[in-house]
Amino acid sequence: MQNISATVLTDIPDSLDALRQEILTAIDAAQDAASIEEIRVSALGKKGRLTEQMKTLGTLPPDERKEKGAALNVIKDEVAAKLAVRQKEIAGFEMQKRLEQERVDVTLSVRPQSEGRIHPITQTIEEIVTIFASMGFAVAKGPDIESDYYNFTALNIPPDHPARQMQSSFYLPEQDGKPVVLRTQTSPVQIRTMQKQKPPIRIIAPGRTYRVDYDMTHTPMFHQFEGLVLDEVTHMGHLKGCLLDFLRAFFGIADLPIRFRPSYFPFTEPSAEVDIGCSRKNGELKLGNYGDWLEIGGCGMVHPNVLKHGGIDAEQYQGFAFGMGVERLAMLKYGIPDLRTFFEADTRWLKHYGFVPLDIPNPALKG
Ligand code: 2NL
Repeated sequence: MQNISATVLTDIPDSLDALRQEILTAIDAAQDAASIEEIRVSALGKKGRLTEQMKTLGTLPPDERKEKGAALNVIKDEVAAKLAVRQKEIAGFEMQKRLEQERVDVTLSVRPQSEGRIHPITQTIEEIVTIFASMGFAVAKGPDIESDYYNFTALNIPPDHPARQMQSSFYLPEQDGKPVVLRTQTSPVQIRTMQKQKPPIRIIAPGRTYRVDYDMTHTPMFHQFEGLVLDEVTHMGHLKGCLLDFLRAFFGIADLPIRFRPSYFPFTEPSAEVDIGCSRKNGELKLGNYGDWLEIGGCGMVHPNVLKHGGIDAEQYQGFAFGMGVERLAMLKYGIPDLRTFFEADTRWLKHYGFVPLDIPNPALKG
């Protein structure tokens, strides 16, 4: 193997030396792997310029062939060696460039904490829905704007009932000559479900409700959820067990007691008010089995007249319904003292009482 020395190179004829110089200059100028490869192919490839020169050797007289062949071999070796060196250099600084570009600051937090918060009402509704879903309930939704029929008449609320009065319900302009209200409870959703679906029915209907009321403990818009279970056999005992399971899961208190007090609603018979156990020692409210009681909602067996409005045979089917306030549950569970702050849209309040997205809704429900 010949050395690429000055003496050898002087043997290269001018015509080949021009080609050699051209290729070497191109190699020097190449800045990336693709250009290097391009130069290699154009010089040493099947149809490369040096390869083409080799092919012409056969047409030359023996002396010239030997001389040119030797020169071409020297050039080929030189070009190949230079390509290899330049390729290595380029690979080196391309890696350097990648390392610069793809640099990560490992001291940055993995996922920046978002500023947004889930409103406690949204969070609480999600928790309620999760528990009832695990008990086999489906979620039903309906419009906030209701006909007087769905909001009152279908619920067995008589025409002269105080709830119907202008002072307590938000009446909107009549539609097709019929009174229209902002729903005062979510019961219309259940009536609509009964009309669409035959028993067995097992739904909860959470959502916004509206009443003309504004003081320390009332806001004109608030949230409720109502439940409805209808089949051929469900009775008051199932109702009590259902609410007991829900309330214990929701508050995460395994021995939370509940009690039913006889009550009256036009849409249930019999009707009961639901209390949960608490203590009020030193003016501090604590939930649990402490002997004192706190009202948390209402319930009862669905009134036959309501079943009839829902298109359900009251001779064949029966079941229970219940209703609770979402704000009240949220205040008790999360220690939020003032109802009105829920709707002030104060971002500092939301930062304090709100929930970070992706948080596990209720640790008590894990596992
Ligand atoms: C309460 C009491 C209650 C209902 C709501 C209901 C719905 C239908 C039929 C019968 Cl479609 N009842 N809902 C029943 C009893 C009580 O709510 O204190 N809510 C906050």
